[in-house]
Amino acid sequence: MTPRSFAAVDLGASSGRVMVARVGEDELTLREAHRFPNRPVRAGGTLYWDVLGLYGHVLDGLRAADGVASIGVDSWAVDYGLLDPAGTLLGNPVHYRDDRADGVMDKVVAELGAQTLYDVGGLQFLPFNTVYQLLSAPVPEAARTLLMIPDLLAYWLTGEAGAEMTNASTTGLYDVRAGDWAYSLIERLGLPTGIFPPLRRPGDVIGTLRPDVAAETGLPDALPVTAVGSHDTASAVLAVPAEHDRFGYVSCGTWSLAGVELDAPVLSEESRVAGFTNEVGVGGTIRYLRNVMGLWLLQESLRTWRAEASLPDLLAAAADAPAFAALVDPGDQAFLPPGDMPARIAAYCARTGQRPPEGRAAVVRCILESLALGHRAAIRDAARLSGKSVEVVHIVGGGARNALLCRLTADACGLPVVAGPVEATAIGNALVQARAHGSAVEPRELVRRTQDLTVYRPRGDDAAWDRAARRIGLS
Ligand code: ADP
Ligand code: LRH
Repeated sequence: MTPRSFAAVDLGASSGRVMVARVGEDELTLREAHRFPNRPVRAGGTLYWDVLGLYGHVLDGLRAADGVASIGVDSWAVDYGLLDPAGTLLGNPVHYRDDRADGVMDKVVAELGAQTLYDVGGLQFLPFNTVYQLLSAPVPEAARTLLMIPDLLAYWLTGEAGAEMTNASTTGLYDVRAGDWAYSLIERLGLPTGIFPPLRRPGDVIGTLRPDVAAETGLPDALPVTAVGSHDTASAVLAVPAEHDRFGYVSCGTWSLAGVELDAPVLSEESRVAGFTNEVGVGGTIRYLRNVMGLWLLQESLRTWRAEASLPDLLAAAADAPAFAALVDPGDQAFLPPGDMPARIAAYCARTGQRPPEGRAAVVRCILESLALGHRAAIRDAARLSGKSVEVVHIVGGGARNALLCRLTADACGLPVVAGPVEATAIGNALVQARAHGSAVEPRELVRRTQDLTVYRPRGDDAAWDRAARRIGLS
């Protein structure tokens, strides 16, 4: 097959990009058409995504993506917009770190029972899951269609409304066994059943560009927009360059999504209590994983210090800082909202009888060791609860550039870590498009053959890591 190019629109919580991926039998190259920061905006006390600003950047990126055979869109999960009968967006999508749904999850769980909910959606109980956001206030009378963020952008590009299933599976309103919206749960919760649009699979063609979008971007109006694993983590996991199926993964960016890939969900009570999610993957797989707080801890510390530019220096200093001085449980929900992260880390340490880290390097060391322990616990628990054996851990996403975190994760897990690709999400997005448009490439094999990967081997000292894990109550 002659190589072809595909535009992968990938919106992460910290930045967005439009990448042009050239895909051939032995070729996979990426060109960054446009990269832009994703800055949430607080207005009137509510934290929003700047969704029109992001869409404007997507159009800018597409303008620099001429020659592509198709476009695919992915983004973070759980958030949504509501359309009125005319297809107009009702209100600005709210950020999952806003506090509007605080307390809703506990009420729903008290009413319906945790296992009833888990048995349908199979999701880790996170306060911002779509279901709790939707129940935080009455759904506006005028709402006719709920669109998850990537589906909203695809709607603006094509005029076609639908719900791509990997991201639908993050709502808590999707029946992970039936592979459909969980209509009886939706009814029981008193939510309008009619707002959930038809489901799409990765690889389905959504439509072609609206004429005004074609005119604005200079792209042909017959250009297809193709459904991909529109949940960014689904696209990232597809691009894990695994050689065999005995692997664990950490999709590591703002969040660390750490777990294994399965053929079927694990919906046991033990799995629920252990905080595991069963999200739908590309090709009908199950991403059995735990949300670990991820590099958010570091991003938010850098923002507090106004030190974003000094990340490389801080990482170098953290590599020389004393080991296991202070540790936090990276799953602690106190770290979820925006705000002074070093202060919350210090408060956690004080609460747990540890001396708070002194100085920035010590804080960064604390964050990275704690994350490595979070990765270890998630991978080990996922393997134990699913029966899957794990011989290697793949780290993909921006975190693959953090050599110290990769090394600590290898040491903590006692397993080799293969780091890369950094742009796994955009790659997974593009490879679904390539396959939908006639390519026979095997995604993981192509990524393995073409991308730069770094291997970190564990350096022993399992006993020290075991002791460290026990200090924060992790396995
Ligand atoms: P998201 O998709 O959630 O926005 P990314 O996968 O883009 O996240 O990863 C962003 C993270 O990658 C940053 O928070 C940062 O910690 C890490 N990162 C980016 N560049 C570097 C770098 N040069 N060295 C170390 N870490 C990096
Ligand atoms: C990562 C991610 C993750 C979700 C979170 C809200 O970007 O999609 O998989 O849990 O955002």
